[in-house]
Amino acid sequence: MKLIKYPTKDQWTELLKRPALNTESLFDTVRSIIDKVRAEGDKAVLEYEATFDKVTLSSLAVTPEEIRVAETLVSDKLKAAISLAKQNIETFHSAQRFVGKKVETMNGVTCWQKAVGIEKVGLYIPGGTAPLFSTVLMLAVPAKIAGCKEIILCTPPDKEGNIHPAILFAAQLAGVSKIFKAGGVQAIAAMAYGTESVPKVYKIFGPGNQYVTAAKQLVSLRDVAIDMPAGPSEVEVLADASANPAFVAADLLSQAEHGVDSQAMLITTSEKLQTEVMAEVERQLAELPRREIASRSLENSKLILVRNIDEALELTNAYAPEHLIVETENYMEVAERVTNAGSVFLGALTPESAGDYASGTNHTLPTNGYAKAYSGVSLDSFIRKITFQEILPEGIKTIGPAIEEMAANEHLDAHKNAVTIRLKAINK
Ligand code: HSO
Ligand code: ZN
Repeated sequence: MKLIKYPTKDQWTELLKRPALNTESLFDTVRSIIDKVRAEGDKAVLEYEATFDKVTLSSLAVTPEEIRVAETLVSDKLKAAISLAKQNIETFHSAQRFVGKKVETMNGVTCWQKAVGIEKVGLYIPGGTAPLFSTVLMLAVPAKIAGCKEIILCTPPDKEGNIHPAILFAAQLAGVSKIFKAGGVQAIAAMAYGTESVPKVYKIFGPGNQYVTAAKQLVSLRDVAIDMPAGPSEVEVLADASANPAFVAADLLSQAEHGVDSQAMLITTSEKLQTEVMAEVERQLAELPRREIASRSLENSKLILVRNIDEALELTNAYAPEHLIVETENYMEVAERVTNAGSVFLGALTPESAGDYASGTNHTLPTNGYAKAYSGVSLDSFIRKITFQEILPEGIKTIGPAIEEMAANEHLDAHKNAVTIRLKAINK
């Protein structure tokens, strides 16, 4: 971790840089995998599963029997925890339901919007060292509430061809329609173009490594929508002298353990806290099973001391963190002034882990500064709002002449005629 004291403004850009990702070189590899899956379907996916996931599969689809067995392997305690989380995610996302009201913009001219779920969505759950069954809930629960008809899930199996039972349990609980054993680029390509067994979807969601991210970007250029550009996970803690150094250290480490390229930052107005957090991180790190990963990620981490809360906020809004934890005395006032962040956690008793798992908010969030322009996944991510309008005789009479005038001046006479012909008909 780097200790930085009172940086000047011209140092900010360098300070706030995310660990560099070299994506250029992998696009060619990713493109060739996508093309092969597109051309050869299941056969190519099965081959890539053998190459990359080191597993020999006879088919991609998870069977009902496998789901039944998985359910027996998840403890009652974990089932109860997953069910509690699911309930809160459902409650929070249900409250986001959009009800379009009919608006009469002029007498006889009525316009409205209606939310319609995206019919087919694909959820990607990465493999790797942590079985992210929480992400299954974060994506499948809102998809279900939105009314998506087909919810496909792809996740890589282990070398024996099995998927982590908690992933299967969560998927079943949340109402996923079909689960496939496929990971990486081949899974993204299968969902983007469809294969004999994997249905083609209209939008792909979910986190992944650099290859998965590159694949999502490539398929989204033409063929399918994606949730958002994703990068390594990050957290910033904004704290003053009132913060508990052990809590702050625990929050930084909970981010750092995600992966070697994760980023954890502290921006503080207290020099004492800065020193104490540094020592606390070392102490807690030594106890962590994932300390290898966390300590490598901490190499990218910075503990930054600034002069006052105003400066802390300015730096925070410039960084636009995916997760922001505010541990200051007057955290509500500070929160009011946050303009760029994915998800904000307020007060000493609100760790990021709460939002990662069970409070109800979504944990699929914009990273890499995208919080300046993007929201995290929400119910909106799974719907489209279709606009409708209805014009009655008094309406076309009122707005018709304005449309004719505008169309004529854009030199689009057919547009003008579409109105003129109607005005004539109703004036007969
Ligand atoms: N912090 C991650 C989500 C997660 N954490 C899943 C634990 N499991 C990205 O927001
Ligand atoms: Zn997390």
